[in-house]
Amino acid sequence: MRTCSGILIVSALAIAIQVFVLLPISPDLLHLPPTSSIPSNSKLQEVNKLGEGILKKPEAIAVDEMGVLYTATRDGWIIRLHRNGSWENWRHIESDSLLGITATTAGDLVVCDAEKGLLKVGEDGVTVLASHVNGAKISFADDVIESADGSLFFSIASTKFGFHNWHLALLEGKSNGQLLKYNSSSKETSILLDNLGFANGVALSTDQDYLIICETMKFRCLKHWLKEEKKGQTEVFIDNLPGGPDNINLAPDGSFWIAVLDIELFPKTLEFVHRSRAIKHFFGCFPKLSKWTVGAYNKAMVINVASDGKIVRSFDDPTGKVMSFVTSALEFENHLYLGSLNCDFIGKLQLTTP
Ligand SMILES: [Ca+2]
Repeated sequence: MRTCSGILIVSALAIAIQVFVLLPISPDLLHLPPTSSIPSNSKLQEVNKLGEGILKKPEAIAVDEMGVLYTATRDGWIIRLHRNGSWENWRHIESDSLLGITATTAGDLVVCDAEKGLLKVGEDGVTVLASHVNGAKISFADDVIESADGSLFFSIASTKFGFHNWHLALLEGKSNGQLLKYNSSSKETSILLDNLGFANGVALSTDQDYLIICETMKFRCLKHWLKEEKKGQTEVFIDNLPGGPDNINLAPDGSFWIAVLDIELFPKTLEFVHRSRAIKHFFGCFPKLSKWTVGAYNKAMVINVASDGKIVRSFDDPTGKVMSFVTSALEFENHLYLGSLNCDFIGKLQLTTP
């Protein structure tokens, strides 16, 4: 009997130490922004599947000036789709954390590696452009865009957690994301914005007078001015989104396509998680459980937002029947190309006039 009691006490102590001492998160109670809801239309269930089976969770998509489509997959491949419909395993990087990509005017591809930083990938191989900022190692680079002068603007989702623990960053609820700028002339990297709520997609406006940066955890996107009298100022572009914004891409008409994640840790049924530090501690101890509660694995949504911040249209897959966890939407030649962290293909959807 004494032995049993001893085992129970030791077990309870071990659990308590695990939950309250060793846990890597220091949770804040998160006051969730009110969300908007958009009627479902199931349009994302109509996509054609491109590269099915050869594309392992392609998070982001880019198209170069020749119309060649690129994506980066979980097995470290930069894979491209040529105009003639053939796929090519173009470059390989030892990484399972390749996220945002952009094609540069010089003909290279710039890739966010959530482990190594910002990489340039070209015909002559792979170069690390930025691995540190202000002496600190860059981790969890998420998305990138190039401006006309060759500068690269890129986001850091979290300065504390890496890609494989992204759900812990959301669970902790602290805003420690950043917007960085890589100056291609000086080859220096600087911090433009700090304390962002899981900084994610970045996109430039048509005239490049401002950029939009998505804050997944705050269900909003910010507009950061780059030119003229408002240069350096930041304001809200759109808020109260129906979920957490992931990647964003400029559309040919000057509007933006934004992938929106349903982060079930936040809304409705599991909102109580964010109201209790003890429950956050509990969930944080069981990463798989935390991941299981994220609704993005069971549905998908993208929205088209005009340059004035108004939602023009949206497409979704409310049950994840065809696509789930859609992380990016890129418009090219009247089609939408959709990347995902839960699919093994790129979705292609024909667009009609809204
Ligand atoms: Ca992203």
